[in-house]
Amino acid sequence: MILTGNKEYYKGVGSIQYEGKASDNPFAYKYYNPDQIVAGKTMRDHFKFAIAYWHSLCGQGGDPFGPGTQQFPWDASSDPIQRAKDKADAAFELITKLGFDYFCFHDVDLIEEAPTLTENEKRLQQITDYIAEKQQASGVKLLWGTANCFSNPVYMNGAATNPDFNVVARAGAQIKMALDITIKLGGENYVFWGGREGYMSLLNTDMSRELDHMAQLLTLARDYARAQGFKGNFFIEPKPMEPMKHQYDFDAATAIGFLNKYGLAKDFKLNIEVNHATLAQHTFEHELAVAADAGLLGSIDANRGDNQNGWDTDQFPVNIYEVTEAMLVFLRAGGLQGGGINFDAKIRRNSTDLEDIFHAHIGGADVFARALVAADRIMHQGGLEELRAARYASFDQGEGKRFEEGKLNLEDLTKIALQGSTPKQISGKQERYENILNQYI
Ligand code: XUL
Ligand code: CO
Repeated sequence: MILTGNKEYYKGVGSIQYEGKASDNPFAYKYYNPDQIVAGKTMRDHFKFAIAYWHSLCGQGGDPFGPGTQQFPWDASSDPIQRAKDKADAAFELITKLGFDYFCFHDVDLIEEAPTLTENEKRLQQITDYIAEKQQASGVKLLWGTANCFSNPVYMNGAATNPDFNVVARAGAQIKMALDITIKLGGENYVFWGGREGYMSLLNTDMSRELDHMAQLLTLARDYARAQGFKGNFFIEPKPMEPMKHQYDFDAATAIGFLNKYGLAKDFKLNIEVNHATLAQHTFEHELAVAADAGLLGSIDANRGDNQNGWDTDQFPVNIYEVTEAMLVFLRAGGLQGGGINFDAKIRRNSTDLEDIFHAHIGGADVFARALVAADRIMHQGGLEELRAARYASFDQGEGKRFEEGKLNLEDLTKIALQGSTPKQISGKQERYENILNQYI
């Protein structure tokens, strides 16, 4: 069901339906068929696609070299409350026309930040009353909420990791309010992306103390939310840099080490973003695999980087090979723990028609759908899983098995090596694996 407000913003675009790959309709899904069952679940349930409020409803294409190129019609009113309501109308029209079930937001995406925290809390209550009604009417759910503790200049030296306690307290207040509205809107998860949690120079930074403070604030946030009855997951979203030169949640492995060190791994999982993975010199599937192996694969921020550019371009996914590799990890892990696929991506600065945001999401959803089907076939018909398992067969029995079980010591290994013959050369056969992928895409 399409939900529009007093006026329709995306005129000329109707409800986006699955029409199959033979369709030439640019406003139809070619591969994303919400009700199609893959690996025992509908695509809708596998993905839990979400729109990102900040990129799709707020981002107007500004970059360091010039202002935005879009003027959104929902930004026309001079009254911030009315403007926020109009934006919510546009958001719910977009979500329901796409046939998605979820959205994600930062506090400041919903309504312009007021000059004081007290005034801001009032604004947040007002706009979330309005959004709650729209959720009720449409059935659209909140995948996650978060606090933007990085745009306001007060956070220039960090939020939880600021050397000034007064700023840490302010971040605490803002996070409390963001948790309150996330819980109020039935948020299934809550995200921490540490945009300014890191350093520009180690010369003026006590890293160890800052990390302790970050853990302390996360602990307080968890305890507060649990006391309010929040049952969802908390997600850390790793990113190595940008805006800081070095960010503390550098990558999945770093974030997991942090969560374990501070006893947070029971409540916190990871939200893996494609372009953050590539900025850390990893692949998307590497980061997914690290999170999944630790039992902490919570959610995905879907986008892509650019191979020639070393910054966070946040483009919509188009790379079928990259996403198929990711979907193999996704299926092996049994999917995401509590999260979904949030399109944390923006259209290009010179994509200036209102309808362009539909093309972007249609393309993104189709790439994930295609990749999921391919990955499922690779796992069940391609023979890749068997080939991969066979590489480790020497650990399935005999001394290899005893090694895995921790029953051999270093002298035992020496004895086995001295008695046995020289290991045979066994090919890794990477090209054969790559061909399997290509065959099923
Ligand atoms: C920034 C980024 C954020 C988080 C939420 O690179 O990905 O939008 O997803 O704060
Ligand atoms: Co993100």
